[in-house]
This record gives sequence, C-alpha cells and structure tokens, in this order.
Amino acid sequence: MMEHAWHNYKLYAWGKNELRPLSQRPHSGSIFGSYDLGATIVDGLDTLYIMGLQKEYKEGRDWIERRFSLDNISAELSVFETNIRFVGGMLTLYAFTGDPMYKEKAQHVADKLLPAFQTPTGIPYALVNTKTGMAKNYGWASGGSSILSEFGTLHLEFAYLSDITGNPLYRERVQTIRQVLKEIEKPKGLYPNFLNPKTGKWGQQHMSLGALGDSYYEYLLKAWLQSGQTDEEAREMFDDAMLAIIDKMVRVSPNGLTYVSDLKFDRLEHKMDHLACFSGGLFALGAATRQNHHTDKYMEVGKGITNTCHESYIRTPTQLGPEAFRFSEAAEARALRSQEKYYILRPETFESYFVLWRLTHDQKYRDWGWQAVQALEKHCRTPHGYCGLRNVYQQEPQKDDVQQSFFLAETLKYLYLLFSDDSVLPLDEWVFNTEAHPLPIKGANIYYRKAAVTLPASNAS
Ligand code: DMJ
Repeated sequence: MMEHAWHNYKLYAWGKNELRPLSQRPHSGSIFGSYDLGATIVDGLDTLYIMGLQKEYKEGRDWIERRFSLDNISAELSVFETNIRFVGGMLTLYAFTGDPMYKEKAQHVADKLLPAFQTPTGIPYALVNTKTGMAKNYGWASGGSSILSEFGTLHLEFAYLSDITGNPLYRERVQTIRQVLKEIEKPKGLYPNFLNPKTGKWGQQHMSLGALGDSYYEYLLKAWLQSGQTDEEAREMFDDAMLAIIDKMVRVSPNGLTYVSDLKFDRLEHKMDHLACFSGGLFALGAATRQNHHTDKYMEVGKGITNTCHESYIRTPTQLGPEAFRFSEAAEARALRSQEKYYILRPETFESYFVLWRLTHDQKYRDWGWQAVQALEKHCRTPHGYCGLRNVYQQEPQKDDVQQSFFLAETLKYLYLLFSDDSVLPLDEWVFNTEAHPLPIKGANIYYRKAAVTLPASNAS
C-alpha cells in the first residue's frame, strides 16, 4: 500500500504537496498554502524508512536536501500543521539517521514559525507569513482566539529541537505556553478550545477531545513520557484534565458504548469526531505508564472508546468510519448529517488499535486492523493512489480525489506497526507526535542525540 501511494505521488505530484489520484495531478492549496513544499515527501519519509523501503527513502532524502526550503517564498503557513508534519518529520529522521541535514531543516522550519509567538501572552497565532513574519489568527475563531489543539501541540517538537541544537529558545517558547495554561482558571477543570493570545482570556466555552482540542491533551501525557517521566507538571496537568473529561464528557450509551461528547456552554453534544478516536490509545497509554487509583478507569475508558470507534466503522457498508458520529434515541455510533459522513483516510482509530495491541496483545485489535486494511483496499484504492470517500454509508461511495499526506505519515505507519513485532519502535523508547512521527524518549533511547554543548538560556520572555 505504501509503495502504491508513494510511486503514484512520485509519478504525478513529485515535489508538490499531495496527490490527486483520480485526476492524476498534484493537489495544491489546502493547509499547505500554494507553494510546493513536498508535504507528502517530508510527512511520509520516516514511514518508508521504518518499512525498509531504502530506494524510495533515498529519493525523498535527496529531494529534501536539494529542494526543501522556506527561504524566498511568501507562504502563509499554519504554525500547527507545519510543526507537526515538517518539524516533526525532520526530527524523527534526524533521530533515526543522525544526518545533520535533517536537524538543520527542522531548525530552519521552526525559526520561520517563531514570529507567531510575539504576542502579549506568548500564546502563538495560528498563521505566519514566512517572508514578512506577519502573524494572525483565523477569522472564524471565536473573538480573535488561538486554538487549543494548535498552540498546545508544539511542546514535543520544540523541546526536542532545543535538546539536539543546544539552543534553549524553542523549549522556552513552549514552556511559556505551558505556564499560561497551568495558571489560568479552568471552568470545571476543563479547557475551552479558544484562548485569546492578547488578553489571555478564554473564548467560547466549547470543550472537545475531537477537533480544536484533541492533541493538546495528547501532548501533556507525551511531554511527560518524552522527558523520561521527569516532567511531573505535564503528567499532573494530564491527569487533572482527563479526570475532568471522564467526569463531565465521557458517557455510556444505552447499549453500552463508551464515548466522549463535546461540551458547549454546559450542554453535552452527544457526538464524537473521528479525530477523538485517538483518545482510546491515549487513555490506555496513560494507564500503562503509571500505576495509581486512576489506572483501571483509564484502561476501561481507553478500551471502551476504541471499541466504539470500531463500531462506528462496522456499522457502515464500507466498513470505514464517518468523520463524526452521534448517540441519540434513534442511533448509536452513526453519522446523522450529510456533512459528517465522509472518510478522508484518517488514522485515529488505527492509532488506538496499535496502542491497545501493544499494551494488551488482545488479538481483536489486529483483527480490526485487518478488516480496515481490506476496506481501504476495496473502497479507497484506485489505480493511481488512495482517495477518501464522500459517504461511507453508500455501497459504492464517490471518491474525493485527495491522497492526504497523513495517509502515508500516520494511517499506513500505524497499520504497519500493528502487525510488527513489539521490538519495532518499542513504546518505552519512542513517543509518537500527533502526526505519528516517533521521537526518542530521553534517558531510554540511544537515538536521542542530545547536543554536546548547550547555549546559555536566551533572554527572551
Ligand atoms: C493529522 O494531521 C494529525 O493526526 C492531527 O493531530 C489531526 N488530524 C490529522 C489526521 O486526521
């Protein structure tokens, strides 16, 4: 599957961001802006490396060395997307290979994002122009706010970048974000999805473990793991947040399906995004890495959510899950609105199968993964790459003509690892960023590659 996705990208979209498999041409625009940043190359390269596809890996490496640069372009980039895909991808490749080219490129990209952090609170804006450094938030985000899942998903990459370059500035930037979030008053112990970077005040009181919230919670647990379990502050913030979520947002349907609702102005919206399906693995990882009186509850919720996400898949004729699904008198784990019935090759459910498989060795997770592989082959594979589906509830759904870069970075990587031995990227040595780029764990992984010399702390505030 990876070879098919890569070879067709190479044939029809090499150096562009993504492939349109039906039209056999590049997919430009979208979250990467209109420049040719080779998103599929940078995002997919560590997957090729893990799979031992050396020839393809070398083609990608050479392209990055010769062509990848954000200099002399005036792109308006998403700080979050650029960090998780480009900085994250380069950092993993550096850890894997020790090739200094990747460290330089990771730093080059991160440096282009730094102007976004020049705000009164240090909470970064969402978008930054690579030429002018002008930064701003999305017009649609509540009252000029930045978004929790975006500014809260920088910690792993920036902390690691400081350690391998010896420059403390990157860690200082994410530490500032951490302090703001630690000290701010949290309504009922929960984090709203919107925070104004100028005033430091919350925007709309919407909470979610799906879109706009998701990976913030993921990075709390993973910052603690990445630090070799020394960053206690992160683990405490994770436990506080997840216990509040269990109490206020996790529910069990009349037929026994565990799900995590969104919360909007104190009202539960009994809907779960596909994006929130990663949290099955997250709860389980939280349980497996610390024994205390929450352990059993975390594991129960983690398994329950993963089971529900699997149900959302097998309740469709395609056996692939919708973008969001609801719980009501009429239906459980089913999309009800037409705009939530699509599937865009997302990885989150398979990510949870992979983590649960590693932690429990219950064969059902491999079986579920295999069902998904067959469904992807049947419905998403085309002669020239893989596409998403417009409606998973149709027998023969229309395809969307986009091969997402995260299909190579995450979906195929998690499925591959689900069927690999535990010794391939063991979970006590590697922690996956939110785009499935594995980063080494300090003190436990010989590939950490910390810089020999650390510069003095910067005087940045
Ligand atoms: C990926 O870019 C990342 O997993 C992100 O955290 C959420 N969305 C996509 C995949 O669905």
